[in-house]
This record gives sequence, C-alpha cells and structure tokens, in this order.
Amino acid sequence: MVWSADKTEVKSWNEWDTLRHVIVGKADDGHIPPPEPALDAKVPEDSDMRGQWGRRPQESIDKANELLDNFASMLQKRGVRVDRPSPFDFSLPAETPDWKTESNFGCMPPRDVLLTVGREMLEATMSYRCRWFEYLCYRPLLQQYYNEDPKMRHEAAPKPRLTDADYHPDYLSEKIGEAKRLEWAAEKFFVTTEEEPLFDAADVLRFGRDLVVQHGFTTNLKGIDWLKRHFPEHRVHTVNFPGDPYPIHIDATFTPIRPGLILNNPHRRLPQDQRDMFEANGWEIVDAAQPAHNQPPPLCYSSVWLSMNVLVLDPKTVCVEKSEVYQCDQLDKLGIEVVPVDLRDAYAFGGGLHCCTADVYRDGECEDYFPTLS
Ligand code: DAV
Repeated sequence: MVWSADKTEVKSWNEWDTLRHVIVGKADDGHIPPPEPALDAKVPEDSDMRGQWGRRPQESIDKANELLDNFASMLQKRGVRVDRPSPFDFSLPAETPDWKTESNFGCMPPRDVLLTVGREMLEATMSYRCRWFEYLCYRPLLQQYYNEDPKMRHEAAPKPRLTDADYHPDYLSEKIGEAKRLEWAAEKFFVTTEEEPLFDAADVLRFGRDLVVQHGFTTNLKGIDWLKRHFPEHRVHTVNFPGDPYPIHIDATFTPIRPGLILNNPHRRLPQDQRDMFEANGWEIVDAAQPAHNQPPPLCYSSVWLSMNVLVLDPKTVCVEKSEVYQCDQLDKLGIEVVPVDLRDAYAFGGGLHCCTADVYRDGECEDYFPTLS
C-alpha cells in the first residue's frame, strides 16, 4: 500500500526504510532534575551538571527550540509529516505512593519513551523517577493515531514501582572512577537491579523480525524478558558494549544505516560472540568516525558520541549533525547522501537527531534480515 499524507497510519519495522511520519520533540520547560539513584549513575563524574538542578536557562530553551523547529520544517519540506508533543509543567514534583522527586525532565527525546514496532506504539517503562510521567506528553498524539488508524495498537508497559529496591546502592557514590565503572560494565553490574522489568525505548533497535536490545543502566534483563514475551513473533537479542562506563541507550553506540551496514562506536565495540549473528548474515559492522568535539556541550548528559546519533530518512539518505564533519565525511564515502542538520545546541535537552525523533510511519514490511537464525 502507498502511504498518503491525508490518512494517519502507524507502521515502522526498522530503522532505515523511507520515513514518512515522525514525532520531533520540544525543548519547552526543560529541567535538570534533582538527584535520584538512576540519574546520578549516568551523570559523568566530571560533569558540570553535578550538584545542580532546576529549570534550564530560558535562552538555552529558546535556542534549542529554534533548532528543533528548523529540523521539523526541513523534514516537512522533504515531504515527511511531523507531529510535536504536548509538554506539561515539568517544574511540578513527580510523586507516587512510593517516592517523590521535585521535578520532571522534559520532552525533547521521544525516542526514549516510544517504541514503534510494526503497527504498535509502546510506551516504555522508563527507569528514572523524573521521567515516570513523560508519556503524558505523547498521549494526545497516541490518542489521535488510535482514533484515526483502526489498525494502530497503543500499548504501555507496566509502570514500574521504582522504589530503592530498583537501584544498586554501590552506584550512589560520587566518586566511583572510570576504571571501576568499566569493570562493573564488563561484569554487567549496572545501576538498575532485577526487581522488576525496566526498559527505555532508546535501548531497542528494530531490524524487521529481530529486535536488538542493550542491557545497561536503563534496561535490565527483566525488561528484555518482558519485551520477548510482549513480541512473541520477534527474536529479541540482548547486547552489551563493555567499553561504555555509562551505558544508557544504544543509539550513540550501534547505528544501523541500511540493510547490511551498521556503525559501531570504536570505544564500545560489540563483543565477538554477539557479532556472529550479524556477520553470518552479511552485515558489516564498521567503526564510526571520531566525533568532531572533545567535550559535550554545557549541561549535557550525553557523551560526544551523539556524533553517530543520526536519523536515517531512507537507505541512501541520512541526517547528521552539521558540526560532525568526520561522521558526515564517513557516510559520504559510504555512498550515503548526508543531510546536515544544526542541532548541537539542543543536545543538552536529551540527545541528538535519533533521540529527538520517534517513528510513526516508514515504508516497508517486516522482513527477516537474519535468515541463518530461522
Ligand atoms: O553516549 O552518552 C547517549 C544516548 C542518548 N539517547 C551517550 C549515550
């Protein structure tokens, strides 16, 4: 069936088929949330964010929104339908019977919250208390898609309790040190426990009938098991990247570009035993180019590897952050048309071009890209 802009349809099976309809986040009212167990584990030990929290400066919000709006208009000019979330007052405390934290986070990165698999949009559990209510920003859109597309499935994973039992106290220390963190990551000892299923949508990559999920700070093994049970028609694969001292989200680490080609962060290489399924099925895993920056922008959670956090528009066309000249050049040499997008001043609000988007519709059907597994 041919996609039409007049009719709402939810469908996306992978990360690369032609993008027709997408959600782009907003920086409105972005907050640095107060300390809490899972969040503290992710803020780098030398970060300028340690010890401060509250609403981000208005001029940084305005600048980030300008960039996100420009990105959205560029996509629209290319014929992609773009929807935007509805922020709520993120300065409000977030509270359940089990815990309270003084503020919410924001709604710049829909990729963290929403996982589109075929005709389903699934709200992730999340693992930070400050992000527990974030799904509300997307409910008006999900409700609209549900009303307009009779085949759309709106699902939400069980809301987690997020009591202290969900977090290893060892990670509460201010000074763990990178060597220790790398040791823990290699042992798969992460901040989250196995108390209950936890996952962020940005830990999941979609390869047709295979889902590749990173086990790390934001997704535990129970979360991956939940995904297996929830998607019984899929093969769900657990991956780890031992070189990452702050392992959250797969999308600055492992980036499929088109069938057969994946960029991998050279500091966080996929271990050999986990590469086999890719190599046996003709997938090439190449080291991503070096980032163009030595430091993330101010007050940013993410690493410089947002350089590889790209948005694929179709298997020959990829949006790359404009200042990431080495990443642009590498993709150009691989025969990809690079669309440069200015987004760096929005990174602090929750990530790069992949993070700040969530698929609603891509062409293509559910294919098997790993036939040796059948
Ligand atoms: O490298 O800091 C960022 C991922 C954002 N979704 C990193 C991971």
